[in-house]
Amino acid sequence: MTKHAYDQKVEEFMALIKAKNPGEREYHQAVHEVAESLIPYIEEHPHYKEAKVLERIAEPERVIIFRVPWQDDKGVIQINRGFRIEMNSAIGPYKGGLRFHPTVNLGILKFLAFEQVFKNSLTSLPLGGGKGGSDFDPKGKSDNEVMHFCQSFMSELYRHIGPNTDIPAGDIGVGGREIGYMFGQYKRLKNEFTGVLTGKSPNWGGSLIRPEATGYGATYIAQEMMKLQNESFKGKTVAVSGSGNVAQFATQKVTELGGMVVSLSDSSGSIYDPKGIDKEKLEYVMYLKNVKRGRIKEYAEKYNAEYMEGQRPWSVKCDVAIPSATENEINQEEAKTLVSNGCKVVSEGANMPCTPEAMAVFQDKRVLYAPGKAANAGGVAVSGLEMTQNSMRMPWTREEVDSRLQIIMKSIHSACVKYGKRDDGSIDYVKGSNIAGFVKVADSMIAQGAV
Ligand code: NDP
Ligand code: 2IT
Repeated sequence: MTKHAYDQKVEEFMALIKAKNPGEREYHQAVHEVAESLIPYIEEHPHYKEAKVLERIAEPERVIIFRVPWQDDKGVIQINRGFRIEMNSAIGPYKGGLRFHPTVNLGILKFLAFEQVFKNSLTSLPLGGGKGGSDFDPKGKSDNEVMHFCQSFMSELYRHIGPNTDIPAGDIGVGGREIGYMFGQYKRLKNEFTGVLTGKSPNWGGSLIRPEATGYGATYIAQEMMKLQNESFKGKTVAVSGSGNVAQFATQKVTELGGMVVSLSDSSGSIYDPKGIDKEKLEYVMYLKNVKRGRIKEYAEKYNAEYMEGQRPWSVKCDVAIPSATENEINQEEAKTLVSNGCKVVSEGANMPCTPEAMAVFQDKRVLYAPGKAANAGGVAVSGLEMTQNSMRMPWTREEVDSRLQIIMKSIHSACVKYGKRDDGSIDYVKGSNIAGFVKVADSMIAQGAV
């Protein structure tokens, strides 16, 4: 079949998706990217086509939408909307994070849940895919308000989840504090101490290395890609975006491996520190973001670095980029700028941070480009290891968890190489991760019948 014929099949499939899911832009984008990789593969393996596996995967098993009323510190009643998308349970219970951010809507959570299905399959652990969250904005709220919101959110969510059914975790706006409040409320309602959430504190069932896992994993994947070219992080300049969980621990691991991180960002702007964000400066970022809950601008003031108000950090000169803030944060122009400034490796700490046009630039220029499904799978992988430890009622050491994380990231890299080799010998990590993630889920769905 010609490329043109495949493109036509992708567009026919997308027309169905768009008609069924109107207005869900990010969902269309995520499905389109996967369909482009999978449709040629499915044409060559017609049993997937006959079983309508792709059509089934693109339809969530269940979507729960609920009201979340809570009282703010002034006694005023606030109403948010809560969601949980239970996307696919073919290979394990639904698993995926919760996002609290004012932009949250059905389409964004469906894109995240869809990606999660493939990502979780890549980890090689028995994890289905899900995602949830709320349009609640934790920014500027007191601890008390965040607690009241989390308790109200869990007062509905608890009846839909469970340690063998659906196990949420953190994402944007949901960290250790929020997981704690939600866990407390779940335990109170169910009178059960179980591993129903991951990202818990190690004092009460959490896994060591879970906070670090996504940023470390994105760095390990970049390292694996570079190894194939006899390269390493030593002496490399690295641009990171975001300054939350993923960005902080990507920065830490890159620095440990001999690279120099020169940028971070938040939703107000970016900082550029050509001298590098060393261990001590990173400790300050962690205090600034996790304790003080301040703005990244304060870093520029403290360390006399450049602050780029309202801008993303992609104009800085770098060898490696690790976007770790949010979706569509690198557009075509920014991708071109990165490439012309010498960037040769992109590892997506965030979910879908590149627009399709930006992705095409990286692919055309043969940048070593690891998409989020592969690159940020370390977070959910260690969530899976947290579930194992909870079931065993036995915690592992940091070393044990980190070594398992490294093994998993290496196996994800190998799976991408297996399914993503181009004719010229280079690796298409997008195609590789989409097909590798798909095969296990699709075969399981077929084995389980038309469900
Ligand atoms: P955090 O809430 O800890 O940090 C998010 C960071 O991104 C903050 O610096 C935030 O800035 C910035 N940001 C968020 N939204 C926007 C926006 N619309 N525009 C610009 N900047 C923005 O979240 P995480 O670090 O956990 O998540 C970052 C990314 O990684 C997300 O794409 C998430 O889905 C993905 N991810 C996270 C995993 C995890 O384990 N936590 C696992 C896999 C992927 P500000 O403070 O101003 O909002
Ligand atoms: O996008 C993601 O993979 C996450 N936010 C982590 C999910 C999890 O269950 O740890």
